[in-house]
Amino acid sequence: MLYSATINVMVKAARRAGRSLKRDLGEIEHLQVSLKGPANFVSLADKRAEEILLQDLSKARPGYGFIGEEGGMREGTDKSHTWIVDPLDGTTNFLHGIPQFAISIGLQREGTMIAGLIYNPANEELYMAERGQGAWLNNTRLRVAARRELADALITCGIPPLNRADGHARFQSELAHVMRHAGNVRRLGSAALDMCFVAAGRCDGYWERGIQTWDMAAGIVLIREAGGFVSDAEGRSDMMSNGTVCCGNEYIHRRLLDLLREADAGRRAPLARAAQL
Ligand code: 2AM
Ligand code: CA
Repeated sequence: MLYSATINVMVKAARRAGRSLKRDLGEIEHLQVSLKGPANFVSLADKRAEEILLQDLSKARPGYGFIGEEGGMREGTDKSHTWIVDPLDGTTNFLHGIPQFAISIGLQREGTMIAGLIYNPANEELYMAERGQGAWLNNTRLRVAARRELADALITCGIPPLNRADGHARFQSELAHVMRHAGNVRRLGSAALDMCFVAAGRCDGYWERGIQTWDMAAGIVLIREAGGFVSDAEGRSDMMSNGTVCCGNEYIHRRLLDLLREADAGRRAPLARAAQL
């Protein structure tokens, strides 16, 4: 691919933060003996990675705003550009030494995502996309899968934590309904990489509720530039504000939205009947 100056800045920052995460991953197995140790260590690891990203990105683009999972919001003098950064997506995988985690960097201009980079330092897969320039995995151009039938589709999802009671019940009914129709379902543990896998055509669709802007910012550009469709769980474009995502190719995206709607209607119908009795 032709690296623009913006993508170059993002790649350099991600690689430096990636080296830090990889060093920390190597340390994790030594910490498994202490029960509290690994979790505390991981929260230090993602803070260290975010600090590197903040340093490098703000040095290269001094005026841009910055929103990071660990550091919250920093307003810049340039009100139109904002970095949206997750220094470690897939924290639980990282904590367990499972090499499915990533650094995610999105660039937003005037409310629109214009560039995205997702980097898994464990296997050195570097996903990049810039508006109008296509989506890439290292030097390979990406395209969403061509499969049209749900019965052949591999769908990924995210599971809301049990303490979000309503979200969890809704997820269970959605999962049951999707499993009745789709070929297979996976839960891989990193929203950012789930979106990369859809962009790369490895998976056909993905949905999740209750996630944050930094989990999806970069992935949105990747999906679109790979020729895919991305929306919130209702089919609208409010994924960044309502924290839900549904994506896939044109056909699978539409079918997956239908399934989510049907599952929700199915869950509400018995409640409504009970209320009438
Ligand atoms: P994280 O690893 O950065 O927390 C897993 O389905 C996805 O949901 C991951 O991308 C995870 O990102 C994200 N996520 C966001 N908030 C979460 C939460 N409160 N609990 C679990 N996963 C969360
Ligand atoms: Ca995350």
